[in-house]
Order: sequence, then structure tokens, then C-alpha cells
Amino acid sequence: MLRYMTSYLTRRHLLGVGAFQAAAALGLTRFGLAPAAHSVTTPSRPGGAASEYTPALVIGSGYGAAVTALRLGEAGVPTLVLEMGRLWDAPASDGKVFCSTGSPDHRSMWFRSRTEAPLAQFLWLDVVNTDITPYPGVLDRVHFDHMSVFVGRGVGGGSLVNGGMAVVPERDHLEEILPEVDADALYTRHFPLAHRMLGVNSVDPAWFESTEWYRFSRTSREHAARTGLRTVFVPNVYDFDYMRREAAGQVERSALAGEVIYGNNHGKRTLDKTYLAAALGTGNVVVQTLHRARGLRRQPDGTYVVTADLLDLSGRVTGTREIGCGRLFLGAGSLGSTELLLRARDRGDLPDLPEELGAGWGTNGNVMTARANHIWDTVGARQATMPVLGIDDRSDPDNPVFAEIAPLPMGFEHWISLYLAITRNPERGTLVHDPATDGVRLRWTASQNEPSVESAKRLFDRINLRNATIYRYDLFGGNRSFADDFTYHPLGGCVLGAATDSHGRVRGAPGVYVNDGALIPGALGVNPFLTITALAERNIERVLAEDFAT
Ligand code: FAE
Repeated sequence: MLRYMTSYLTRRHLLGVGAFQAAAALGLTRFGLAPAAHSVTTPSRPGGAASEYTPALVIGSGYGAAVTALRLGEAGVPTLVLEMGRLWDAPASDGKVFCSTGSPDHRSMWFRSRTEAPLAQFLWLDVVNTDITPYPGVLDRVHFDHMSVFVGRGVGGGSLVNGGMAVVPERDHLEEILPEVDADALYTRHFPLAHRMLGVNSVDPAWFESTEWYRFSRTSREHAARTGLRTVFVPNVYDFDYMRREAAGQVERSALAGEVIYGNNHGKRTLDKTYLAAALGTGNVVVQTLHRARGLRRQPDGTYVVTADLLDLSGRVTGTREIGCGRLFLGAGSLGSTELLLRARDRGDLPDLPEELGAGWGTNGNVMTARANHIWDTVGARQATMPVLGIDDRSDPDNPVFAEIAPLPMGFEHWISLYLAITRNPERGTLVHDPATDGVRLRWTASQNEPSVESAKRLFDRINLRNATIYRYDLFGGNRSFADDFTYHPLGGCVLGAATDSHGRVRGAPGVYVNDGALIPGALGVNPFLTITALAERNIERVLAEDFAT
């Protein structure tokens, strides 16, 4: 399994991958190279009821959290990572770690009795979703009024379920939305570092032109070109050498077997194989799964206590733990990190947290649409699940859009071109603590989706007009041709330079940091994980230099 990845793995990665595999095989929920020696029991800490203390605690294990854990571990700081999902590194009884997209089972979704796939219908028929047993599955869909948010759950966060597209945003746009970030340093050092650490690579253009697996992309490219629109290749963290060997029938198929949103059994460089493996390999990082952080409070000595619920595989809360820490890093994603801070502020546990918390939330302008092609414009029965091409119209000052050409691998020719458009929707929502449920609500109205739809419609109307094609209305429910009610790219809630300082230090809570997608104010113009990773590298570099100096 590791053979295809060894070119960029260090000894530290290999040690960490071994630790993950051993933990998964043994069914451990707490693991690292030295988990027992890691943190100390300190019943006598001043004013503290915490039964465990760790110098640094990281909540979540997605992109921002993984970067944070690795750099803390390298700096010699004993670090505990708490993740609410499970570890996905051991095969189940069917020999697979993840279930297939075409025939999902309990492993697919986070405590659901029925799957909730983004494309719920075909020919208006409810043929996609299926009943499942509730289980800590890998994909969650969090519902708010007029918007739902897809997120990954498990060690590796969104890296377990996403399309792997690693896109660098336009520098002008990044400077505009994050003016406090030194773009020179980000573009010359942190993006290249993130790129290398994540194992980003690109499809071989010659293979792309010839393979049946990307016919769908070539057809959309032709339609875009006919409209005068540019397409660009987009790098990805899926190993394209592995994909070519899949196509040649030499290895087990994953991207070529329809796998993506419920996890890839092979080929994808998820965080447990990259940053988190290297973090474990430092010997200073321990991961604890099935622990959902709920409460945060400050001790009189300036340390923090995190209250976490212990979940079992049926979703029952089997206990509660209090863990003390010197520094607290939130990497629970836009929704998770914001919720924890809002709850702590509004329940009076961290009353000095700023009023900007929860603001600046957005969908990255996500909207999905599909076009019906002519019978001679085939997209292929066989489609790779990793997108590699985007329609790049970001330079249009009136209507900047980046639209990823998305696969729809149904195993038969359907003549559908599918797209995930990333528009510049200026609307922002606000996450607020809901005292009735002790969760969060999103203040977001249906009309706030309209700018995304209008922008995508302007672009795809042009493509349809030029190619004499029409939209598909049978895929998204309610006879709609645009799916504007979900996002894959939640951003904001703890915006850099507003709720935090310019490096993610949370205002009003010294020693608490946010280092994930919550820092980015609502829209980035491109798929976000590369930027979240680069920004996290930048922030932790400064925090280690300034806040951990002795
Ligand atoms: P994230 O990766 O979401 O990790 C947060 C982690 O924290 C998760 O593991 C949670 O389970 C955990 N957590 C949350 N709350 C708690 C708590 N209270 N206690 C303990 N643990 C907690 O955060 N982006 C791209 O750039 N390219 C793509 O091709 C792409 N495709 C996508 C496709 C899908 C289907 C989805 C869902 C997302 C996609 N994304 C893509 C978005 C990308 O995965 C997302 O922006 C990042 O994963 C966000 O990274 P964060 O570090 O913010």
C-alpha cells in the first residue's frame, strides 16, 4: 500500500503510518509512539478538576490541526489531538476500509439512518440514497436553515472525503480578503511547503488526453473553449501514478471505482498518510479518537480545561473527560471551532471572547449545476472521481467564477456535464450559540444563495447558448438546475484579524488559537484546503517563535 507513496515519505512519516496501522488493527482510540508517557495526571493542579494535563491540546485533525500538531511535535511540545470521528486505517470484514459510493453502508455517514448524498436523484427518481445503520461514518452533512454543510469526520477531517483538488488562490484576491497576511512569505514559502507536505501532483497531460477516464473533462473543455472560456489543469493529492496503474489493471481501483465522498481505499494522500503521520513520527504527538470536545474554560493559573464527551460506535455518550492544557489550538473546522468558542463565551466560561466571533461565515460561493449534452458529445461510462480541470474565468471583472469540472461516475453513458462553481458571493452569514440546544444556528437566508446562482447562471447560460445545450433539472431535487442549498467549503466564523489577531491568537483568551478554515472570511475564490494548510503553516511558525520562546 505504501509503495506508491514512498518517494516523498520520510522516516518520520513511515513511523507514524506504522503507528496508525497498528492502532487501527488493534482498535485503539488513543495512540502515538509513546501514548502512555505522554501526559501526566495532575489532580493537584490549582483550581483544576482536570484528570489529565498536556502542554498543548489540538481539537480536530483536519488540515489546520494536522499542521499544528506536526509543528508542535517537531518543536518538542507534547501534544494531544482530540478527534470526534474514528480512525480509518483498518479494513472491515469486507476487506475495505471505506464503503463504496455506489453501495454505501454504515461507514458512509456520521450517525444517519439514511444517506444524504449531494446529488440525491437521477431522472427525478430517489435512487441514490439508501438506509444505513447509525455509525460514526466518514461524511457528515450539518443542516441549517437554507444551507447544509458537508464535512469529513475522522482522523484526517476533510481530507478523507474531499476531491483532492489543491488550488492556489489568485494573489490579488488573497491580499484583498486577508490584508494582514504577508503574501510574499505565503506564496514563496508556505504554499510550496504545503504543496510538498501534502504530496500534491498533477495528471500527465498526455495520459489525460488519451484516457477514457477523463473523457468527461475533455468534453466540458471543448464546450468551454467554444464559448471562448479558458480551462486549466488543477493539481491534486491523489497519486496519478497509482491512477494510471488502476487504469492498466495493475492495482486495485479506487478513483476509477467511483470512490470519493465516502473515502478512498487507495491512491489518495490523506492527512493520516502525510502531516499526521509525520506528527506521530515526532514521538511527541498522541491522537485520541471518538472524543467530542464540548466545553472550554480557563483556570486561575492561565491554563485551560477542555471537557470532551466520549462516544461509542452507536453514538452513545459513554463518559466525559476533563483535560487540562497549557495552550489550546482549535482545528475543528469553520463550524467546529466557531461553535466551541461561541458556547464558551455565551455560557460565561470564557466571557472575554470577542463579539466578532461567529461573523464572516460563507459558503465559498459554492453552487452545483449540470448540463445535458448532445448525443454525440459523450462523457463516458467510465469516469475518474478526481477532478483535474477547471473553467477559469476568475479574470472576468464582472463575473469572476472558477468552475471545477466534476465527475458523475454512474457506470453508464449519461451525457451529463457536472460542475461545482466557486463564485464570488459577497453574502456572509453569522453563526450564533443557541441556548435551547447548546449548539449553533446559522443566520443565513435563502436569498443569500441568489448571488451564487446568478453568477453561475451567467457563465453556464453562455456555455449553453454557444453549444445549443440545456440544463438538467432531475438531479438536485425540486426541479432545480442549480444546487445552492449545500456547501463543501464552509469558511469563516473566527476571522483572522477580527476574532483573532493576525496569526490566529484568539482575542480575550491568551493561549487559545484558531488555525483552520474558520480564519478565512467566507470566500476564497478557489477550493480551500491548500490555503488552509499554508495559512496554518504561517501561523504556527510565528506562534512557536514568539509564544513558546523560553
Ligand atoms: P476539517 O478538515 O473539516 O477538520 C475538522 C476536524 O475536526 C474534523 O475531523 C472533525 O471531525 C473534527 N471536529 C469538529 N468538531 C470537533 C469537536 N467538537 N471535537 C473533536 N473534533 C472535532 O477542517 N477542498 C479543496 O481544497 N479541494 C477539494 O477538492 C475539496 N473537495 C471537497 C469535497 C467534499 C465532499 C467536502 C466535504 C469538502 C471538500 N473540500 C475540498 C473542502 C475541504 O475538505 C475543507 O475545506 C477542509 O477539510 C477544511 O479544513 P479544516 O482544517 O478547516
